Amino acid sequence: MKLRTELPEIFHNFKEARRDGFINVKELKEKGIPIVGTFCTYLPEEIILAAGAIPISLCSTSDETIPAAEEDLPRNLCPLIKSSYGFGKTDKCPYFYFADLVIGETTCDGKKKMYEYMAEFKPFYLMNLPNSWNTDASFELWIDEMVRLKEKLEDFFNLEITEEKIREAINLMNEDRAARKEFYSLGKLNPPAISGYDIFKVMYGANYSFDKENLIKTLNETTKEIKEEYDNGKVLPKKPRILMTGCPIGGVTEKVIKAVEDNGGHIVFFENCTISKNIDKLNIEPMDNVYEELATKYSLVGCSCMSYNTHRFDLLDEVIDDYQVDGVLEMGLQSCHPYAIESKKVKDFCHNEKDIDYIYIETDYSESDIEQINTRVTAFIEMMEDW
Ligand code: BJ8
Repeated sequence: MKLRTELPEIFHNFKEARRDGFINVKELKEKGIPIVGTFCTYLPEEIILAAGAIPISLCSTSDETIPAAEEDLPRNLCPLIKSSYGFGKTDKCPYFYFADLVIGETTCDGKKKMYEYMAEFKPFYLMNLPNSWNTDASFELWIDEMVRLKEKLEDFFNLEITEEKIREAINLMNEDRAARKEFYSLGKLNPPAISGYDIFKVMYGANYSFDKENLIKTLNETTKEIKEEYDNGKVLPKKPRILMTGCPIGGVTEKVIKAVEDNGGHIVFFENCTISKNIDKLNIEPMDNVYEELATKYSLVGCSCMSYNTHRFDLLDEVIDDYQVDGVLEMGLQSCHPYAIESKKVKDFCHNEKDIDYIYIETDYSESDIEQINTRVTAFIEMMEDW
């Protein structure tokens, strides 16, 4: 066996994908292709694709636009919400700028109230998510919301979305999810094949590769190449295996990934919306009714805005075993009540059901807490036993 020292060239393309995406989105606009901006993984990309539009996840991970947001929003609000709003308000997110329509959703209170202001300066549509999946009525509402979104897009873009087009988009998204899952499942390898940070970068970059067919092909080739190199002995050193969970991650909060991997740990799985929440369990058996199928799929996203959020724990239960996880690190964004409150359940689950260590790291979009995070994460990794 020899230690891996460098990555295949393709990784660099993924790392630059978000920046390159700015140019690509401009070209898409010039070709007359509609752009739909989104903020949440509950939004059914399939319906947007079936409209011939490109769904794009909007900028929300930098503190650059927070001062502008704080002119309108309270300071003690989650940084992701302030950043999203600030990017829209200042037109500093090219994706927001080029989006014909932005779609929000009724998840946490902060986001849904912020959307009311965003709708004042951008064509905006709100999807109603139920607060739980406990009743048939909540699920019926979610199916109706799929139909209502389809009708909104037909009306807004003046086109027809047939069920055949939705079925095609479902098939494409299933392939997309399968390719992404296959790639991040490299995290199961022990000793590791690549770092968690590299898995994150590829997955993050994949969100800004708008040619899905090409993305699927590239991801599959990359996974194959890494596996072949692994079989030929290219590995990383064994270290405590950490699962990262919690709020979405990206931009400044990558500091938490680095804190783990620079201080003796290795991230093997990301249970969050940036990487796996809308992928891991969403490829379900086809149903006759495409709207029911989509509603079922997206109800499987394990977000802590839901009461009760059983899908999150189903996923954690499975991946903690499959990825041979030694400890769980939860990243919560400041003032995010849903994830902060649910963190006790995650901690109890790790300690009582899985018998592994757990740490909660609360942070924001500044760099002022990097030293403190490094110190806590180092102590967490050192205290981990039996890995
Ligand atoms: S499905 S995680 S993308 S809502 S961090 S804004 S919850 S206060 S981002 Fe999310 Fe959809 Fe859920 Fe995923 Fe509110 Fe918390 Fe801020 Fe959050």
